[in-house]
Amino acid sequence: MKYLVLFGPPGSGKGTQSENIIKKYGYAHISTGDVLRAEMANQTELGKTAKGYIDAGQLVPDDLIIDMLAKTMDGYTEAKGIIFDGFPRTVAQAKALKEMLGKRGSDVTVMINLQVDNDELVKRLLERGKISGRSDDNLETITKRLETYNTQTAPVIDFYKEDGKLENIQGVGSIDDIFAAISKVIDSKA
Ligand code: B4P
Repeated sequence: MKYLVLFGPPGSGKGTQSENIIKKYGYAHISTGDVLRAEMANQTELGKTAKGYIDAGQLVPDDLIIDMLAKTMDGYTEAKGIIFDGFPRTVAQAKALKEMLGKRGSDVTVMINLQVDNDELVKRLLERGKISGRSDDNLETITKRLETYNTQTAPVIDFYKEDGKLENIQGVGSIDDIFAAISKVIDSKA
């Protein structure tokens, strides 16, 4: 089974490109952001806790996320591949994922890092905010999310670089062109 980490700052197109990968490769998809939004909509204990962090532009604590991910992953034993979208977001999460996959006798196949500059990210997220109804797509929270990314999430890139799994992809341009570059990387790992 292939394990693909789709990585990048908020608004870099992880969710957008995940849809393309699912369509072409039939991989299963785990988006921690989507799982958290479902928990919030259902007003579960996890959802209520997560909402405070998400609306403040902060990360939900590692232990909650790792537990949530492990439970979600248990449901995917038959898939051809799994896309991790928005996970890991800290080095602790990256280490936990390595351990979880190690127990399956496996490892991350590749980490695709979508590179997009700050101005473009803000522009996209403000645009998405007009229709998404997401409580974190406003300028104040977007600014905090980008700070959180730079301090807590960007170090994950070095983790995968040292592990020999990093593939950088330019995340600015047409969605189709970016997907073509992603496909090339996935195909090279077949
Ligand atoms: P996420 O749901 O993961 O969302 P995201 O990073 O904001 O967006 P993404 O990169 O998927 O962008 P999209 O494709 O939609 O996280 C939300 C929050 O949940 C986090 O802030 C955090 O608090 C919490 N959380 C989630 N996972 C966590 C974890 N592991 N640990 C702790 N906390 C966690 O693209 C954005 C917009 O750009 C879209 O409108 C799209 O149409 C547009 N776009 C995409 N590609 C484009 C292109 N090439 N050109 C122009 N526009 C493009």
